[in-house]
Amino acid sequence: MKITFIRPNMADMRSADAMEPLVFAILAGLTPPDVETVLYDERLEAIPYDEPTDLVALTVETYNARRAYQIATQFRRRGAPVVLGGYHPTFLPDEALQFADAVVVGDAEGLWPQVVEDARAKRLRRIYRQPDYPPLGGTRPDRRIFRGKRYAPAALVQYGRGCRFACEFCSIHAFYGFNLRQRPVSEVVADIEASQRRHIFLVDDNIFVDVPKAKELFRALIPLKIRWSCQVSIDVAQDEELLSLMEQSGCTTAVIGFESLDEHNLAQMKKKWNLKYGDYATSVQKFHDHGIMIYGSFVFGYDHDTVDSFNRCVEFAIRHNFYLANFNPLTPMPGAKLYERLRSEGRLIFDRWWLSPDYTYGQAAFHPRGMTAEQLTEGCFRARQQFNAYSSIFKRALDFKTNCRGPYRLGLHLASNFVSRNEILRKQGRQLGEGRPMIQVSSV
Ligand code: B12
Ligand code: SF4
Repeated sequence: MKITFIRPNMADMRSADAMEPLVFAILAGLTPPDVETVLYDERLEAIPYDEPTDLVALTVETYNARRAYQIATQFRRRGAPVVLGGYHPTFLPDEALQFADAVVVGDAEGLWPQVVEDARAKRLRRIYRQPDYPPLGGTRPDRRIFRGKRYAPAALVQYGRGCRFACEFCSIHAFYGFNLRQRPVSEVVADIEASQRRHIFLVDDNIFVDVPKAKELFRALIPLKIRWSCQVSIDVAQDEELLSLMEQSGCTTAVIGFESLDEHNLAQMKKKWNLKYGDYATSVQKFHDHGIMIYGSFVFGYDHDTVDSFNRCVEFAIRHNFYLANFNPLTPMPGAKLYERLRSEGRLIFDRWWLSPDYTYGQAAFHPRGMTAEQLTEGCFRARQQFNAYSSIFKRALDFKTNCRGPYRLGLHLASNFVSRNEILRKQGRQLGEGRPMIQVSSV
């Protein structure tokens, strides 16, 4: 039996910032050894639709759902059965089932071997629903599936899933609720060692969900002498010992959701706790004192944002020498509370923006209150351009505590900023998927 794993892009295009799709190393690790597996990542290569296969398995996020459905349709036309899993099919299984033979809802652990056996026996069920949040221990990602592919030189490793907060717009809270799980630290260490990479991206949604568990991990990382990146809530800055352990264990960069400089917006999105332990400047200083480069994430379109909000944020991010920053239009994601609120307020521009041929990447998908939808789209794009201007990249590079602390960091800063600058221009305004209308193949 042969399984073809597919990582769709947002459209039939290649990207310069592709990272290893960890989910397929996990699925490969859960697949019985007598089954052949192959991965095609559309960010790196074209998809060979005519290559024989017994099962096609796609991971689907909301931004690539339209493209994933188009790919699924191509395979099903050729008689290959298709299974879809991931965030988007978990939130909208009925939509996904219109384009697939089977859908997996929730985590794959504990379910995937059954899907494989059913596909082998040609008796796939329509839906495989994860009854609970399965424990994460015991699963070993098989990274051989990435061999020969030109991914960014960092391994994606996961310690835990879930976040203890409930921001209104967030898909993570919609997916996991308040469930928090970690893998045994010894398995994370073994996974890092087996990856043979010196730079690790810990993809946890928030690496700071539990103080003792975070400390246990950071202490175990110290002897590995790696460099690592993470996503973390800003309140970790209150804990000097944690910051110090992050520094000692090699934490180089941290993605932090600042979201807004306006406390009324933070209250509306249920993120006022961002300011609980001090203002942003104080928290930023604490990260920088420990040499941690900051990748700041901002969102625009909450009710207290106006056309002036963009410049204030860009100026803040440049003044504080952020390593990278994201300026995103607030986007109603399926499953998140924001989507239902905006729909009940009659403010959605598209019923399902992710399927609409008229929606393009970077575009506002709803009517904000403090500006027009067009101003929101343009403001975010302009903010990205200003932050990624050469003058800004070089000004931010000269922070000797962080981005210029040594040749490795300076190289990382410059390479990441140049890739980001190019990708922003390439992605902005792109239609999701291909132009042709969506065709459903109801059965094969
Ligand atoms: C690392 C990461 C990235 C990396 C790229 C990662 C990569 N490999 O290429 C970067 C930084 C580039 C990135 C970019 C973006 N990302 Co991102 N990213 C992540 C992050 C933090 C980790 C991904 C990961 O490795 N997870 C670990 C794996 C194991 O988990 P998983 O994918 O959920 O898989 C499990 C189950 O879902 C299920 N499953 C998943 N797929 C399948 C398929 C089958 C067949 C089966 C059986 C099961 C199954 O089984 C798995 C094991 O249990 C996630 C958050 C998260 N927790 O996943 C966000 C996340 C996926 N990203 C998100 C977004 C929005 C984006 C962007 C669109 C942001 C933007 N505005 O530009 C971009 C563009 C992505 C694109 N399509 O091009 C959202 C997606 C939300 C949604 N509803 O789709 C997430 C959930 C973050 C969030 N906070 O909301 N991202
Ligand atoms: S802190 Fe981040 S991961 Fe946690 S709920 Fe808020 S946006 Fe989601």
